[in-house]
Amino acid sequence: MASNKLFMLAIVVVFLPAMAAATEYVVGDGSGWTTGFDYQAWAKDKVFYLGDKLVFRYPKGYHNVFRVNSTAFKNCDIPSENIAFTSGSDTIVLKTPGRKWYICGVANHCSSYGQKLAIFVQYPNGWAPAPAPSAPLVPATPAELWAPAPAPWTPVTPSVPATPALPWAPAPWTPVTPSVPATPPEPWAPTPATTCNTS
Ligand SMILES: [Cu+2]
Repeated sequence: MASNKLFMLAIVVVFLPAMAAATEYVVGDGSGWTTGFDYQAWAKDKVFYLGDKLVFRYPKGYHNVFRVNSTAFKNCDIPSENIAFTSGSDTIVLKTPGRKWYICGVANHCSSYGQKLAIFVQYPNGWAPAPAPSAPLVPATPAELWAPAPAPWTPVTPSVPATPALPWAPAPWTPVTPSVPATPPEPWAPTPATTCNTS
């Protein structure tokens, strides 16, 4: 029963960030989408995830919203009017990761009054660990390759306990090989790992 609870807790912990990530941001908060507002400062301390929403609020007809590329954002190039959001409460769902740019296309609101917003959309926390498990698997392979190496030494060392000629050789090796087979691969692990990466 306890393990079931732990399992459920693990599921919640893993998926909660992804679910909680669906945040709705009113651009400019109480100021809304307007002229003379520093939208870069507004966005600076926020982290936008896939599935989040941007809501542009403004008096209908006074402003609009264009999704543009970086060049149009920089130069305040206004695209053709028919692709503008004009409802006065425009919700844009962030469906793709990466950098996104939005500008107002009314008069010179973008060029003269800074009515422009650039954000970066990233994957939710819950999705990030996906590529991680592949990394620990790589060092495991060289350890396996090195495991057979100490094996041939084990029968040799106990068979020659009476040999005083090599007191230094068997003494350290006999206890090391059977009891701690994982120890020798560790210092060697980085070497095969780098060769794997380069190849
Ligand atoms: Cu405007």
